[in-house]
Amino acid sequence: MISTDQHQCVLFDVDGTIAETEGQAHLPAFNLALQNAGLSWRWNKADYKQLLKTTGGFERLMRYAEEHGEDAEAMRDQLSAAHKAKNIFFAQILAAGSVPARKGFRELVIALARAEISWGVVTTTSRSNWEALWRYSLAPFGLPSPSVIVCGEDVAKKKPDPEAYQIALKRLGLPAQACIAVEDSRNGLISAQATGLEVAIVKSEFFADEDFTGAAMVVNELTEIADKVRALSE
Ligand code: XBP
Ligand code: MG
Repeated sequence: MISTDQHQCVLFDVDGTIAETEGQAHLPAFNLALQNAGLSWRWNKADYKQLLKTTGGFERLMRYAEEHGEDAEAMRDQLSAAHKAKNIFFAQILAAGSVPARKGFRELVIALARAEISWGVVTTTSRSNWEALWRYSLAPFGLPSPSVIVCGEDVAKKKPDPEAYQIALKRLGLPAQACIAVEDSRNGLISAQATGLEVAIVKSEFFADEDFTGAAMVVNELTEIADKVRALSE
């Protein structure tokens, strides 16, 4: 599916795609922040799988409040503070060096660089979360820098809205046909497809059973994509 004639950039989602940050960092960080905020809510993996259908950590907290009979609007400031605290805990978890990139990510980016294809980041997570992942889990392993980075603060509407991918193409000055998206969720697939991009899905901890109809390929690990890209420059 990736062609050196046609493609100039591969755009990666972050959470679940580059690293398993949802289960390894966002979820424990949410629970620490909830405790810190004096809230009795605690989320297990089954709760979080449902909650992940809402993109955006703050939006997720508001949805949980609404669904549990709280006046979410009245809690807005408290939840906004809890969300900020969640991202600080997230960075602390990443700083401990315990959230590695997914198997094959580094090899894939290096194989792309050899094939003269750049890479970018298109996520609707907060910029600080991307920066923590880059600083503690990616940059120390000698990766080339991404050519474009679009994060949650850059958009008015989070995925599944196409805005994040539209902004990435505009910044790159490339048409959709020159790029491929790598995503792990149906919301990400919809966002990239609505922008006209071909999409490769890598299955992740929380979204493996979603409907990926329309994806150009569905793989279990990024190593499978890395092998295909390596074959291009052999
Ligand atoms: C991932 C998300 C994010 C993270 C939490 O979005 O849904 O909300 O779970 O991040 P994407 P924040 O698939 O676009 O990467 O708390 O920073 O919102
Ligand atoms: Mg994702």
